[in-house]
Amino acid sequence: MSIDMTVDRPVSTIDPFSHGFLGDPYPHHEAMREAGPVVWLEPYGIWAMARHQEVRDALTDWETYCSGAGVGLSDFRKEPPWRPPSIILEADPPLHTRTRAVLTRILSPAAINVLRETFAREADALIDRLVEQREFDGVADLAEAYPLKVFPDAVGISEQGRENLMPYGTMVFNSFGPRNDLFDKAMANAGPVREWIMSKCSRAALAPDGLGIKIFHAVDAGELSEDEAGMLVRSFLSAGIDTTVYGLGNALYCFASNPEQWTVLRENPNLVRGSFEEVLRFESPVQTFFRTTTKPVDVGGVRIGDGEKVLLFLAAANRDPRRWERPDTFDVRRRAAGHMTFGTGIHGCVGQAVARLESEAIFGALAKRVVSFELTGQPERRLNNTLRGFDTLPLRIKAA
Ligand code: OVV
Repeated sequence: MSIDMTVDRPVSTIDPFSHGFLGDPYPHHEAMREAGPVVWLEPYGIWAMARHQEVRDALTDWETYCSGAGVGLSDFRKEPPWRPPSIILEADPPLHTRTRAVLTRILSPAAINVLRETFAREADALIDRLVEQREFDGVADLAEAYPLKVFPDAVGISEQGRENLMPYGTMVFNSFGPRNDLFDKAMANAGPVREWIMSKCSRAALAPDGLGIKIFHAVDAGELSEDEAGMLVRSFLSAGIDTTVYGLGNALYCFASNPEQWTVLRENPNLVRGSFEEVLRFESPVQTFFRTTTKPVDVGGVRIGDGEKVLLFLAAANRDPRRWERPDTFDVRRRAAGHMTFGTGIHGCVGQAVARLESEAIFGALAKRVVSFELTGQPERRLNNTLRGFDTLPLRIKAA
């Protein structure tokens, strides 16, 4: 990548949504971090930030960097969104404050902790089967199978049709990028998938004891309208599956390719929790989100105008040598708190307690039963405009 510094702002011609970039983003992240605090991306006419400090500052300053114009490349003020905007992700205060309060309560660590036994039981049962099987696909048989069981169960939706959940998430996360080949492929079967998702968002479709119906209880308390409650169930089904699938897959890959780190974890099971934070830092399942400026702003001496799109490279912030020692080393003993994978500020991931609970259940179960993982073939990536992860991870495990 070449950076043109002959103008008053660093400029790059890189396409961060090309297959080359998405397949190996790290050299490009480094080039963008070194180019300056903010870089003009010529092909899209947008700004990009890749340093930890600037990404963090932008996420924290929601008044300057808004979400209401969409958190993808598309500016909702200039072109119609592909679906009605999310009333939490793609919203600003005061709407965001009201919707966020409801989900913060329903997804609080204390509220989610009641799921711990169920999540652990399901993880133990799945890992028992895979240990027996010995060889399996880490993506289909584990990283997808587990969230696709425990999360919809927790939300309280029917078993029928759950195969629509991954394709819907794939649509949502590709839609934050440009209308490229990845977007078109994800949207190929959009109609029926969207219809199924929306049919699961009504009060009548939800089990009486799940996370979904709790959103409707906020309607009864006067906090939301019935339609808003349905839209927040849609947010659960949009954000809750693919993110954790890619995160668990990336964790398996990190341990399979750094076997000495798995040994460290096995010898110190108290590292299970912290090691997942390191996975999130090192191989961020969510790579990027956009914001849109609401006024002109100076970033390290570069002037950004009003109404401009800013691409925040969460995954590049996670490996910024200004913030991390040995950023390109996967180290389960590291204090990885402060990574940007869940974002931060008012839009920081509201479901992070669920993601952490899933990973603790799975890697707690694996740490008890598995001495080592071995890749039996070449892992293949599944490219996505926002997410980073695998299509297949052929694994063999050595049982304890
Ligand atoms: C964090 C996130 C990702 C994708 C979709 C949504 C949220 C939503 O609210 O729909």
